[in-house]
Amino acid sequence: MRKHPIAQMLTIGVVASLIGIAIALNIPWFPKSADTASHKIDTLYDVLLICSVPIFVLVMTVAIYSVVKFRARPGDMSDGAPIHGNTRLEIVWVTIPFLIVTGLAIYGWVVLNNVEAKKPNERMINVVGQQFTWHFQYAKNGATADPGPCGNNGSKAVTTNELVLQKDEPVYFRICSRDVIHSFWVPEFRLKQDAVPGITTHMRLTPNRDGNYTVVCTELCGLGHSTMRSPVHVVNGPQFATWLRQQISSGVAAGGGVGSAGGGGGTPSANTGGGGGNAGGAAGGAIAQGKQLFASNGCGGCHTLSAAGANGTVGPNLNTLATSAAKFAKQLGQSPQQYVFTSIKNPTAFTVPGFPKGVMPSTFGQQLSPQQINALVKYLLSVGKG
Ligand code: HEC
Ligand SMILES: [Cu+2]
Repeated sequence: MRKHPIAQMLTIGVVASLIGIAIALNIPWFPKSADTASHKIDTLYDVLLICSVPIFVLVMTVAIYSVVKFRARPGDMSDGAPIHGNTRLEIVWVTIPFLIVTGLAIYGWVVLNNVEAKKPNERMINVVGQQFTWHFQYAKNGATADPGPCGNNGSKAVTTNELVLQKDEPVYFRICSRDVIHSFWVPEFRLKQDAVPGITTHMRLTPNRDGNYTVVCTELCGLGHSTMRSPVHVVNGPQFATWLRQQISSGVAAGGGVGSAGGGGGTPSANTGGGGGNAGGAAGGAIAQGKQLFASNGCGGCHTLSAAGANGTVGPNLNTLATSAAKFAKQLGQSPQQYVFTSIKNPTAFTVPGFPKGVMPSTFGQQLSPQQINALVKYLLSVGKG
């Protein structure tokens, strides 16, 4: 005797759902976790999969069954039976999804609240997104204090190109953008937050496994989007303290730190104070300031420059800038200084052959004062002789 079609579908559905759930739960969706929020998020994800697979299977079995069973045979031109709907069935298929979705929304809200809860002794770090790089700002006094407003090179902050975190120390990120929308994501931490121009967003997490990870931008932000990655290191307390001290002292040695570099108004000679003594004189100060600006504006994300430890490959190698600037400047009837100044301020004015036009951000002219661009020019022409 043949089974009732409903019983038949139910059997197929239950078996298919169990297989589907087993497969879904065994797919390694995410890399090994490295923060305390991950297990809550992974469990939420698993619950979503367990709920979604049977629904998918239900819809597909009914659809496939109906297509096979009730298809029009060749030559059958008759109309279907006039059906007026089924109130009880409609109430059921509205109520059940409503309950499922409400339940999942409440569960998601509880997890989010839990992950975003303020923790004692959080370290505040600013995350600044910019085409096509990230930088990070730490409080200069080294404590878990406030580095000042996000993206603003205030005197309280030291800016770095890599994100270094102390294992088991809660962090509070302020996230902002200098140009377009980016999105800050470290897969091992699971959490993701957009960096939106004009507003500051936030994220909290506590790394709990040391290792090396990568920040990736997950918002298509322009031609260099796929290169917008920065290293993340989770290290132990003493290593972190040493690293931060080094960042702070090299920031100061490079011409009064990011504060004066970003301040815009300072004369180059004012920036020699604070450790750059042997650079000597106004020119040395400008070069030190240029070095700092090169690091804090993410130029190294696209350009190779050995003196700055940069190995980007999106734009021309700047180790030999002095030679190429002399050549292009001659073609354009400019001085090499003018040529490099314009290359930074208005990159579309001239495009280096073999490189894409419009990839180098044309926003440096607004972000940097002419004095700062001149410092970059002096620095690049002095170290780009290799
Ligand atoms: C998103 C990638 C990117 C970033 C960030 C970037 N550049 Fe460029 N840069 C390029 C590309 C691509 C070119 C070549 C095309 C052109 O000339 O516009 C270029 C060209 C240049 C040139 C001309 C090089 C030559 O050989 O003539 C200079 C100088 C330069 N960039 C300096 C800088 C400085 C200084 C910064 C940081 C303030 C910076 N760039 C940031 C991509 C970038
Ligand atoms: Cu981006």
